[in-house]
Amino acid sequence: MPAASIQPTVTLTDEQVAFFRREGYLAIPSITSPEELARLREIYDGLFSSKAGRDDGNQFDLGGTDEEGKEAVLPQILNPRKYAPELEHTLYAANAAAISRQLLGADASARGEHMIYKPARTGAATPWHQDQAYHDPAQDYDNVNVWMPLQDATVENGCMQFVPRSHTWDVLPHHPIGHDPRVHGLEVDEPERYAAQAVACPLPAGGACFHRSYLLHYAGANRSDLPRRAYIMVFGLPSKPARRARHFPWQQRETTRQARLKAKAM
Ligand SMILES: O=C(O)CCC(=O)C(=O)O
Repeated sequence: MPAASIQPTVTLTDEQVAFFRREGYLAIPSITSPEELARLREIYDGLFSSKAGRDDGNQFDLGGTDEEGKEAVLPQILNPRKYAPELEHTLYAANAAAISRQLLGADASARGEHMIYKPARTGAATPWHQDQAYHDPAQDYDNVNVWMPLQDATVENGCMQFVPRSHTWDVLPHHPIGHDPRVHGLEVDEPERYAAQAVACPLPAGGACFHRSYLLHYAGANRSDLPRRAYIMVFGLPSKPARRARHFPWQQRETTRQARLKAKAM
């Protein structure tokens, strides 16, 4: 079905929009249909099992050292639509776009999407971080991440957790996970300072939560016997020059993924 013909089915209330603007996050019980959810789960599992995007650097281990042949602890696929074009036309995308415009304003548009998989029992935690720490420090991004679990998301299998109102803070110092420069994923310094303020956000399959790019967030390890699948879309307003000069030293390194891509280009 062409994207334009898929009409959004979810409209937030004024109270929900006000909650998001005040707290920096929001959760809703449903953003897609059960039929679409079942189809998305098949596509999702196929993309990870076929290692889609591995050769272009779009599938890698977000939480580990990502050597070839090593079991990933936190596999991620960037831009999954490139490998499954049918993802262009989903109710999830239509609702995510419409809700993002309600949350950020009419100028909000798609910035990208990714999938993060936590394998049963071995899926690692996604440490406390702000998404803005991954971005260009010279720019200020007003983005919202739409996070949809493809099965129920619980504290046990790694649902999202947030520090409410932390989106009003500037970017905190971060480091690569495990202080290992080869690892792509970031963690805020002194994470134990923030964990006590966490609000967990369990969701039913096909529900969604939304968070701003400055909000501190975390998802625990998967301690369950089933995989935890999350499909994430990012929407944002046009970025603006940062209000003050900033330096993100944690970005000055070469990850295994970058080294692999560099070697391939030579
Ligand atoms: O799915 C996860 O484990 C983490 C997701 C996340 O950090 C994000 O959407 O910004």
